[in-house]
Amino acid sequence: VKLESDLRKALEQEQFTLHYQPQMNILTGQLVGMEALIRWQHPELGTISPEQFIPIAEETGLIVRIGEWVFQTACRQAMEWQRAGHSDLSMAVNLSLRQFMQSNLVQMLTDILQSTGLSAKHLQLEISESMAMDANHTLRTLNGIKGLGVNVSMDDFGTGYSSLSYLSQFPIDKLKIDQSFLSNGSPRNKAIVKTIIDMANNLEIAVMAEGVESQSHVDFLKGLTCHEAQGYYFSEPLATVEAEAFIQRYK
Ligand code: G
Ligand code: G
Ligand code: MN
Ligand code: NA
Repeated sequence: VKLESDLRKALEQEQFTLHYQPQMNILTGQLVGMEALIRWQHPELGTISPEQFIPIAEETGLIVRIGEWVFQTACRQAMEWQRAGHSDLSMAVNLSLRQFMQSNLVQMLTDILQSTGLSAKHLQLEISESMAMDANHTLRTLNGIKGLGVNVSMDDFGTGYSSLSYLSQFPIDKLKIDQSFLSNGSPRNKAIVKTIIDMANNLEIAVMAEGVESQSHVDFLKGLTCHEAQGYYFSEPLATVEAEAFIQRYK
């Protein structure tokens, strides 16, 4: 109950920040985007992980306003970085189930793209497989999002229960291979990574490996013609100032 009431005040008291994790094209060595990841700086408890407070925000409905703040902040930041010279940088934003079910999601995205000036093609929405329980709603919402020109990535791919039927039914632009497949690099997991990359290539959709932590991960992925990767090997999620320094190096 304490966390819940604190969470209610967190927005107005400006206790949230976004961290940004670089997303790389490993074939060209270029920085292609940033994933926005929310952090809560609690006045007494210190930094609280989104794994702890996003579920509370979901249950209480606070996620709607928090999510709006995340979109607004991330899109404004992407636009600033583009103006500062990284003209093709994209921004990835995570979407939770309740946000995805919001009837005014497409309107909210429209307004934020308009007010920040970010072009829709530079926004990536990360959704997870658990979101498509209602196939009709999912299809309508995804078509609305795609209609704006915004891209949709499937996050944590391979860990849900309905991966392939999703790909068959929904307009997905990119698969993000869940980090567990690289972090436990057993022969079987390596075969799974290869299979997902082949499948994405066959479907002509993009693919990004998550949880890339070593040069050997990078070499393995290059050998499979996986273009994009994200993980501690390149950078952990960075506060704005550090993210800016990272961008300077890759401009
Ligand atoms: O960065 P970190 O490992 O702490 O993220 C933990 C989890 O929180 C991840 O699953 C990530 O997708 C989720 N998350 C981070 N930021 C946001 C956000 O702004 N909105 C939503 N819905 N989830 C987020
Ligand atoms: O669910 P999602 O993929 O949005 O969550 C991203 C989470 O993964 C963040 O909490 C981020 O801090 C974490 N993360 C990012 N890169 C790595 C990595 O290379 N290894 C591990 N173990 N976690 C990572
Ligand atoms: Mn994500
Ligand atoms: Na993920």
